[in-house]
Amino acid sequence: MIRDWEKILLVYEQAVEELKIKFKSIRKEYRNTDEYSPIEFVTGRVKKISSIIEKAKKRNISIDSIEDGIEDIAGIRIMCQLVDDIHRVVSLIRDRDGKDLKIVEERDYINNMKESGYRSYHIIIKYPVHTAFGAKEILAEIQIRTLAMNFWATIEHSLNYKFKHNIPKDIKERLKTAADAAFLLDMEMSAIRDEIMDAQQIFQAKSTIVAKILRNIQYLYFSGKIEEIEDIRDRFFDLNEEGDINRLKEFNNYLEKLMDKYNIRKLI
Ligand code: 0O2
Ligand code: 0O2
Repeated sequence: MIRDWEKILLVYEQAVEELKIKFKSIRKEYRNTDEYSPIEFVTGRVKKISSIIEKAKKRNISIDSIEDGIEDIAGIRIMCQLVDDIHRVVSLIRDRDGKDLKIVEERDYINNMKESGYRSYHIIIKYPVHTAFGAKEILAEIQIRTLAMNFWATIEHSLNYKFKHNIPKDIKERLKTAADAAFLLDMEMSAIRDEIMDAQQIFQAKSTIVAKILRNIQYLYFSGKIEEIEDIRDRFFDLNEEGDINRLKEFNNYLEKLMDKYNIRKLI
């Protein structure tokens, strides 16, 4: 049977365009609310006819059943900054399962790295496309990866193309070493982010306790009941300079006790 490729691929093109818009919108929504987006950028493509035919031949799939046999004719790639973001994107997709798409299979090449060194999270979906001639459900592959995984896969893919899938053994080994380096890069960037988040939390906690101390000193001062108010103020300056959050908390407890002792809360 002679197949009208242009007509077949039109549906896949529509699916890729729609899915790209959907994932780019998620990124836009996060950015509009000044929130960190787990999606860095999104790309998509429809597989070239020559690659479809080549894959079908390799897999013994008849040309009549490529729509069921080849899952990545429509391909979406979602790039994330960090490994944790991949899991957030996967949950976003799982939340949509049974709504605008159906999950067929998940392939975790992050915990199960491929022999080549390839890492990514793949989700195969069924996606309904509504055309002028009716509705059609197609298969699509969503690849979710970090920028480091993408960097490695892009170069490895082009080398595979250059060497027609016969990469020399020594280069294969160097690619494995490069994959290990990409893995370490992902780990290190995640660790750095965690440290920044911790530092931000400590900073936030310190700001809150300092604000409480300043408010309490103000109440004590206006009550006119505390003679040593200047000593209290100087002690605060010293503790603030020192920056130890536990000592600041202890000091605030002391101020609160003073306020109870002189019944200052009732005056507030
Ligand atoms: P923006 O706001 O500039 O990011 P398209 O039809 O052009 O929307 P297509 O055909 O998939 O999408 O294009 P392509 O060239 O594959 O890239 C899609 C988007 O990813 C483009 O942005 C690129 O700028 C962006 N992109 C590609 N590579 C990188 C990269 O290494 N880093 C970053 N940060 N972005 C990259 P948009 O969609 O035009 O919009
Ligand atoms: P493209 O468009 O050239 O990227 P198989 O291809 O048989 O090994 P399968 O079962 O079709 O794998 O599905 P899999 O492994 O879930 O996904 C295949 C796609 O994942 C590939 O598509 C690549 O995009 C990507 N991929 C898988 N393994 C590797 C790898 O070792 N290196 C790189 N760079 N990419 C990989 P295609 O068919 O190659 O098409």
